[in-house]
Amino acid sequence: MINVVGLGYIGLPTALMFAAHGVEVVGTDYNKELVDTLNEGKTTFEEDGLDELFQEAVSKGIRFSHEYQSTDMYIVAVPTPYDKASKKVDASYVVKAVQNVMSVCPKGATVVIESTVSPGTINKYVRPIIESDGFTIGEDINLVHAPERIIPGNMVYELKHNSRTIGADSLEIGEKVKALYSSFCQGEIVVTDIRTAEMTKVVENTFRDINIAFANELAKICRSDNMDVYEIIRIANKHPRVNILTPGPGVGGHCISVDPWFLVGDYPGLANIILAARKINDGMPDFVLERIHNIMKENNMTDVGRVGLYGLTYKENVDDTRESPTLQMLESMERHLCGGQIKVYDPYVKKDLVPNQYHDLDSFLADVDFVVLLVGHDEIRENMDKLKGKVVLDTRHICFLDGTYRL
Ligand code: SAJ
Repeated sequence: MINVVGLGYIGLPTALMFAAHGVEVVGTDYNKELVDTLNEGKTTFEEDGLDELFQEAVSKGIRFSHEYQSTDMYIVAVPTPYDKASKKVDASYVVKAVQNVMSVCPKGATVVIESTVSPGTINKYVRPIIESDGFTIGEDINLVHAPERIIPGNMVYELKHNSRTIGADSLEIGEKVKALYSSFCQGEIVVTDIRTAEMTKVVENTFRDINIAFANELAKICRSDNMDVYEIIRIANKHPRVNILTPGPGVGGHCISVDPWFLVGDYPGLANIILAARKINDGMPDFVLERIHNIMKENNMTDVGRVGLYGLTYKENVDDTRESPTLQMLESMERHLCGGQIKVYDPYVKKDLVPNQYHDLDSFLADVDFVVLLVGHDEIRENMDKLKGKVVLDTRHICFLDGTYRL
């Protein structure tokens, strides 16, 4: 039996996937409300294919509990934010989860950490917890790092098809855990040591952050000299060895905007491109605000109350608002004492998160003259005609109506 600890964006689909493939699974989360919702037969976030996977896992007997289980395998998938002051990984959720696991864990069990952590975190924080309980790692308890790699929006597919990394102290343990993941994972599973697995995962997200920062910097350069950045990137990418990502209003989410900071925090003075990229991407919400200001001027608009922001989530077709560029823009407006008037709408955000938030596209559009497209949800792509006659700033390159402004 596997006890998956943490039933959020990573833990839940992982637990469901194991269960759907015939592994006995109990999912545990300290959030009782979340566990109750799952036990009522409902998923807790929107994701393509998740509901179907949930039904399959339930039919195969997955259980959810807020209590840790005594079993021979634990998969820890809890958040690892970064500490904003030190820029280092905040391992407190991992530490708490492993402490709780150790309170019920029998000899011979394997503890797999799926949460993304900076290189050295497992040695520094996790090993001592296990050893302080009198266990010898490698003899009494096996410790493994199997960082997740799935992308929100396509998680269920990627869980099955992506390649994975398994970091372990020995090849034997690595192969044992690899066999378990092979129950559903059709991608290549590479076995390596724990530190290499930790570093590789952070490097992957940092690479993407730097590539997006390059695209965003190009957008600023092209804006300053009236060139079309999208056309330039489209043509450049036809080169067989060039693959530039797409500029946007900023990098949000809990991964790409966070993980590079681990390297900046741990390797000050060495992580220079990484730091520059982070600053460029974090500066994009302010760049969009400046664009809004200039476009309003150009169109003789003075009432911020007639401006509407489309999209509150960090990217398209997900309901996750963590580190969202739109929220960063609204915070920045608050700081500049011009918050509270602009209108906001997102079809995926049902709760009221910010002032003047709408829950219906038509009423939102009826109340604004200037629409800023910040997220490319399918909903707006399918309703572009409704923007006709409005001033539009498209930060995602999804609107092709005449007169559309771009980044
Ligand atoms: N973005 C752009 N331009 C692009 C691509 C993305 O501005 O061309 C923005 C998005 O709008 C979003 C942010 O970047 O705000 C991040 O989105 P994303 O889709 O690039 O990535 P995440 O954060 O949803 O998921 C990433 C993935 N990592 C990589 O592709 C290397 C995923 O595979 C990881 O599992 C995930 O981080 C994670 O959990 O670490």
